Amino acid sequence: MDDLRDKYIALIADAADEASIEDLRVQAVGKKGEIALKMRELGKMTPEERQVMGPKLNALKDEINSALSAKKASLADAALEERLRSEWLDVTLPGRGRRQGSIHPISQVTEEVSAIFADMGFAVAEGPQIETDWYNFDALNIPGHHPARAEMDTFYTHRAEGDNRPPHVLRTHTSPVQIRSMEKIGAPIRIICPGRVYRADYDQTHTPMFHQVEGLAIDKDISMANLKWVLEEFFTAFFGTSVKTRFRASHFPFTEPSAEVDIQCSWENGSVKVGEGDDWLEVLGSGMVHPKVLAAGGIDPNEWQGFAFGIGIDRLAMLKYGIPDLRAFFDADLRWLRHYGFASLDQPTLHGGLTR
Ligand code: 2U9
Repeated sequence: MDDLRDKYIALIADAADEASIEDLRVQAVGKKGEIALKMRELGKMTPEERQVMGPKLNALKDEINSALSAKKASLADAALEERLRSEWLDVTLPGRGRRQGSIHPISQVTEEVSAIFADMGFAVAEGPQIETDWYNFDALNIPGHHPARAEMDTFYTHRAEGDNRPPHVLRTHTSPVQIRSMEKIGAPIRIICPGRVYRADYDQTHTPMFHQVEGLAIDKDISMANLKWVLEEFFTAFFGTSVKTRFRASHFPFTEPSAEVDIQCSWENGSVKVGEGDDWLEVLGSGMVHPKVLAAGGIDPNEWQGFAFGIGIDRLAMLKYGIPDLRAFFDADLRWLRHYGFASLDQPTLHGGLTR
């Protein structure tokens, strides 16, 4: 019995894993194990011998069982220790940064422009990008034969063979939104209409899709003086510095009188600085809404009058953020977007500031 005990205690001590422990358990204390065989021999003994050997065998069985359990527990502890060592994680390491999208400069500038005009009581109006030729041209006093139609390099949609209705167009300006708003809201009205517009033109300063914001203010006694104040107020807020404007007489079919508006600027090593110096930069067109256009929008020109203006958003963005090439705006180049894009939480507000 002592040999048996020593043998199993030594084997258990040397066992390397749980499978070996199980093998040893079967060999030693299993139903057909060595101790069970010894138990069977008890039958052949005298009652006196059995009284001595029975408890001894039971004690040996208990001892081996506890040695097996203890070894099993210590192997499990060792395995856990090994896992803790190999799966160790330094939770104090800095996190890996995730790439975030950015706000396109056009979206940023559109938000900035909207915030400034909202502060002056202008609502934002939107409308369809595919327009009828009436909303895009006729309602704006540009009849079929008018040279402005040809000048606008319009994209026309396709009509089926034999369908002689005038084709729809991709709007060449956001002016149709103002006509729709005049029909819907009537006078008085004060709105801006930012959005995409389309003209078949492509070179360094033109893309076939670009962005405009047009403004419209109609009331009983609105004049060019109000227009000048609103525009100077706008440019001063937008560029964050006092900006003077210069009005030059011009001609547009939808306004009478009409003016092209320049803003004060200076040139330094080929780059432009807005709001100082005595050079001028042309940035927008404007005027008093033509009576025929008021009438087309369902507003009585004998009772109401107002101003309108149109600005290119893309050019505003280039000027404010020093972006040199217009075409890169729409290339979807991630490196360009990361460089010129804005953080999503960097929302422009008049109180929080309109610049980075
Ligand atoms: C209505 C009546 C009048 C909007 C106007 C301009 C002059 C103008 C250009 C500026 C740069 C287009 O993006 S650009 O190329 N726009 O010169 N736009 S007056 O006049 C309107 C609009 C709507 C009902």
